[in-house]
Amino acid sequence: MASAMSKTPAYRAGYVTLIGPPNAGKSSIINALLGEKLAAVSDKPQTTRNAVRCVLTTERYQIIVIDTPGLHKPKYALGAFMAGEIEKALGTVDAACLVVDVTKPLDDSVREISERMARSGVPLVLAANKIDKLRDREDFWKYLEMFQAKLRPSSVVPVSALKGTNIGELGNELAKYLPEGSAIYDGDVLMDATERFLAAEIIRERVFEAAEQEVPHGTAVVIEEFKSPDEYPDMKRISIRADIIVERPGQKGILIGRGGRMLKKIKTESKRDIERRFGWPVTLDLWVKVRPGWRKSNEGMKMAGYTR
Ligand SMILES: Nc1nc2c(ncn2[C@@H]2O[C@H](COP(=O)(O)OP(=O)(O)OP(=O)(O)O)[C@@H](O)[C@H]2O)c(=O)[nH]1
Ligand SMILES: [Mg+2]
Repeated sequence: MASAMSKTPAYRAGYVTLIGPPNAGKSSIINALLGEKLAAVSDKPQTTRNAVRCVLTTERYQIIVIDTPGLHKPKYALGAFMAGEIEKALGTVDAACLVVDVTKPLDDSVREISERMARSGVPLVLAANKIDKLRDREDFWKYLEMFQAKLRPSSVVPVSALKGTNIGELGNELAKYLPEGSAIYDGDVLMDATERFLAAEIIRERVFEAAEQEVPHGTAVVIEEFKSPDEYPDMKRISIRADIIVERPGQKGILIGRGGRMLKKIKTESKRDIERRFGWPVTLDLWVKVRPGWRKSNEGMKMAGYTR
């Protein structure tokens, strides 16, 4: 209980990286923590490609939460880039938050990463996600015990990013591992990313949700032109020209769709989401272009904007 003698707890600020298998719900947890749709989410694994920094500021702490690509064995230059993004994020953090889907068996990558965290001394908070999918309480306790025994995290927080269950508790738990200190970012900063990057991610998310199977993984979105009222105050709207890059002509056909229907859907949804994000009307000029094997070569990766 607060008394005249009790000291207000010191402000804490620092970095936490989210890490875990593809599709576990890392980006969904970021969006739930921030209460805003910031990171791209889709039902396809390997949606996230870049380590994206989001900033959660409360009265007691500021957590810079780094979203990372799902842990997987890299096949192409793109996969290697994604693995590099995970490494880079892990190098600088005060704690790691391992996100797992409680309905999936634990894979080796999860065990490896938890062992590695234990060796490095970085505290590991386990976010046991998608608890809304568990059928009964017994399942729930069974999973928690299994995670405790196998991964030995510093703490476990069961959550549902989808329903928002226990998300505040997860933030509070992560904050315990941050050093005392003042905020690193201004309180109104939500994300350390450019508007161009955000717009490209919104379009890429729409491609990931619209297209089936392997097609999304061979795509990238390149913003060729981005004009906003910030730069051109007379405009009163955002004007974007963007290319969806694919690896093969067949994929271009799929993304355009019969009578152009698929591309139209991607465009309408992207425009809607970009308008929501930036609060301006949007003109979106969207093209599909073939760049054979772009994600396998350095030049292709550079063209698609995946360079450090
Ligand atoms: N039922 C349920 N689904 C969820 C929950 N959290 C995320 N999802 C769904 O799981 C899928 C993957 O979510 P993402 O947030 O993109 O997962 P991720 O871990 O960031 O995936 P990658 O970036 O591909 O590594 C999406 O279809 C989400 O809607 C949850 O708590 N419950
Ligand atoms: Mg993600």
